[in-house]
Amino acid sequence: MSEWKRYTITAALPYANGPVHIGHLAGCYLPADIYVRYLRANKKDVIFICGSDEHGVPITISARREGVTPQQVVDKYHKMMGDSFKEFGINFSIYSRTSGAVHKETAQAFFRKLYDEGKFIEQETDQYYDEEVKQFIADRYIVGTCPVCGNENAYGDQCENCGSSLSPTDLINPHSTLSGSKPVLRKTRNWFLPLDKLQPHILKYLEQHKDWKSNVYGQCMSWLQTGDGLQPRSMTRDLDWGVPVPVEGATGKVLYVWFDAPIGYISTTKELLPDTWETYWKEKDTRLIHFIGKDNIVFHCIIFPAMLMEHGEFIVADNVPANEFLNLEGRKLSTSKNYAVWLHEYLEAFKDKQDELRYVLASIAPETKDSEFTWKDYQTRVNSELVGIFGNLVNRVLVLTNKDFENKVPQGRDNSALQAFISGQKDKITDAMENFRFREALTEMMNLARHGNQLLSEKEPWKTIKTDRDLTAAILYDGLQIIANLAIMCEPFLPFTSKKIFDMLQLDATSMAWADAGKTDLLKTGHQLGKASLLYQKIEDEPIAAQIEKLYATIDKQTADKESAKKEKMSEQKIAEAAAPKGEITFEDFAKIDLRVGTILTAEKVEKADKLLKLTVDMGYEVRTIVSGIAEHFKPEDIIGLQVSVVANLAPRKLRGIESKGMILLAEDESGKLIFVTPKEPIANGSIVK
Ligand code: B3M
Ligand code: ZN
Repeated sequence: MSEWKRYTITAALPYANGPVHIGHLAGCYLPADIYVRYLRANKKDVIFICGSDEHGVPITISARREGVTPQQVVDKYHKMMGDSFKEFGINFSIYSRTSGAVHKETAQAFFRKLYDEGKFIEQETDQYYDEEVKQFIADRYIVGTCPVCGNENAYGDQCENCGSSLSPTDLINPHSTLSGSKPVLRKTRNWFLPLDKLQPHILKYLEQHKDWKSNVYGQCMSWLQTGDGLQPRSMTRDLDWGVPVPVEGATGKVLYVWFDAPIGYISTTKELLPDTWETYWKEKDTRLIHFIGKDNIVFHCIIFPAMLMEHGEFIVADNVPANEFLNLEGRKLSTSKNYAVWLHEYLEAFKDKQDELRYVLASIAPETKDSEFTWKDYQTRVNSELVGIFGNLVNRVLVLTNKDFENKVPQGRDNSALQAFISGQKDKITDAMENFRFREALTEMMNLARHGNQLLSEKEPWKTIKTDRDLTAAILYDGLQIIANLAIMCEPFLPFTSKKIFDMLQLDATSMAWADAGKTDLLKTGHQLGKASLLYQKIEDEPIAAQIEKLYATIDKQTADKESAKKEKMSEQKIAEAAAPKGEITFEDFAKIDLRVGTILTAEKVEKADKLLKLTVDMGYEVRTIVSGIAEHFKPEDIIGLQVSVVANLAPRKLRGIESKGMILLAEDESGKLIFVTPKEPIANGSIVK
C-alpha cells in the first residue's frame, strides 16, 4: 500500500431533481462505498463526501413541470436521496447540499479569488432568450431541427441522432422547451475560464496519470485533441437559481452549476470538519479521489482541476475511477421517463434485501463498458450465488456446529493449506480493490465461499460425525474460520450480511480489520457462538414478474405518450410551415414563372373524384382545360365568370385521364379555407402578373 496519509473520497453530487435509482448506485455510489469501506477496514484516515447538487437548470425544469419552486423541489428530493443512500448502507461521512450557507460562501469566495486575480476573461456573447418566461435558456433546453441530419428534436448543444455537436444558433426553427416559444438572441456578459490557455497545464496533469482507467484517460485526451482543443468556458450563467455571482454589476447572474457543484466537495468538508478541513484539501499527502459516472468525466478531470490549479491552494484528484452506464432490461435508464428501478420502490417490494441488490449491482457494475441489469439475472444471482453458495455455507457450518458441538468453536488441526488459500484470496481481493476492480474483488470473495462449500462436500462432516468426532471438529473449525474471514472481506460489498455474520459468530466487528483477514484462528476453540439464522431467502418468480410488468407498463405509457406527442407535433409543424418563409430565390427563378390572368368559362365536377373540378379558362390567347382540387370549396356555378391568376407554363399533367394545363392560384388560411387570387379590377385575359 501507498504512502498516502489520508483520503478524501468524493461521490458525484446527484442533482436533487428525482429519487435515486440503480443506475446511480451501480455507476458511482456503490463503488465509492465499497472503496471507502475497504479503506476504513484498513484503518485509513478517510472522509467520504457527498451531498445534493441543488442548482442548475435541471432543477428549474423540474420545478416548472411540477408547478412548485426550485427550493421545494430540492427539499423534497434531498431528503429522499439522503434516505435512500442511508438505507442502502452508503456510508458517507456527511451528506450535505449545495443550497446551504457554507457552500454559498465557499463558492463565492472561490470565484472572487479567481476574479480578483484576473483569472477570468469577460466576454459578451449572443445567447438565446425566452421572452415568454423572461430568461436566458441553456443550450440543452433549446430544441430544433439538426442542420446536419434533419432530426427535429436536436438539442442546442448536440444532436443525439447523428451525434453532431451543435451550438444553439445552428438549429433550424429553434424553440425553447421552457415555453415552446421561439427564442430571440440577446447580448449578455459573462466570465469565462480560459481553458485554451490552461490546456498545457491540464495536459501535463493528465500525463502524470496514465494509470487512470482507460475509458477515463481516453475521454480526457480526446477533449484535448479534438478540433482546436479546449475552449474558454463561461463560469457564470444568466439564471435566477443558483449561487449569485459575487461581483458588482452581475445581478441576475449565478455561478455555472459546474463551477459551484464541485466546490461543494470542499464546502461539505468544511461543514464536516470546521477546524481541520484544510488538511483534507491542501496537504500533498492527501489522496483525492472522485467517483463519478462517465458523463461527468470532463468536469472532474479537466474543468475542476483547472479551477483548483488556478486557485492555487488546493490539491487535485489523484484518480477519477469513472464508470460507464448501467442499462435496464435493454434500455437506457431515464429519470424523466420514469424508466428505472428506484431504490425506495425496490425496498417496498424487497424488504431488507439491500445486500442482494448491492451484490447484483457490484457483480455487474459497468466498470469498463456499459452493462445491463435484468430482473431475471437479479433473481438468478441471488438464488444461485447468495442463497446457494454464500448463505448455504454459513448456514451449514453453523447448524452442524450447533448440533454436534454445543454451538462452541471446536478443536482445530493443522490447516496451513487452508491458511495459504485464504491469504491468497485476500491478496487477490486487496489487489483488485486497490485498482478499483471491484467486480473482480467480489468474484474472489465469492471464490472463498465456494472453496468453503467444496471443503464441506468433500469432507462430509455430517457423515464423519458418526465415525470420527475429532476430524469433524477440525472440518467445522476450518469452516468457521472461513466464515469469519468472509465476514471481514465481504463487508465492503455486503455490510448488512457482514454484521449479521459477526453477530452469529458473537465476534465484535469493530475489533476486526482487513489486517486480520487471512488468519485461520480468528475464532478461538471454545468460543461460544450465537444463534444462527438464514442470511438470504430465495427470490420467487412472482415478485420478479411483477417488477418486469411494472417496467413494461412504463414503456407502454411512453409509447402512447410518444404517439400523441407526434400527432400534436404534426399540427404544430403545419403551423410552423405556414409561418416559416421559404428559402430565398433569385429574380431569374421568379421570372421563369409565366403568371397570367384568365377567366373561368366553365366548371364541372370530375366523376369519382370528390376534390376535383374541371375548368375551362380563357387565357386571351387560348382557351385551355385546367383540373383544380377545389371541388370541396366551391360550387361550379359560383365560380363561372371569375377572373383568376394562372401559372400558365406549368408542365401539363393528367388527372383522372384529363390533361390539365396550368394551375390556378389560391390563398389558403390556417383553417384550410381557400380564396382565389383575383385582380382587384377586371383586366384583359392573358395579362401578365408580375
Ligand atoms: N450533479 C451531474 C449528475 O448528477 C452533477 C454531478 C455534480 S458532481 C460535482 O450526474
Ligand atoms: Zn443530426
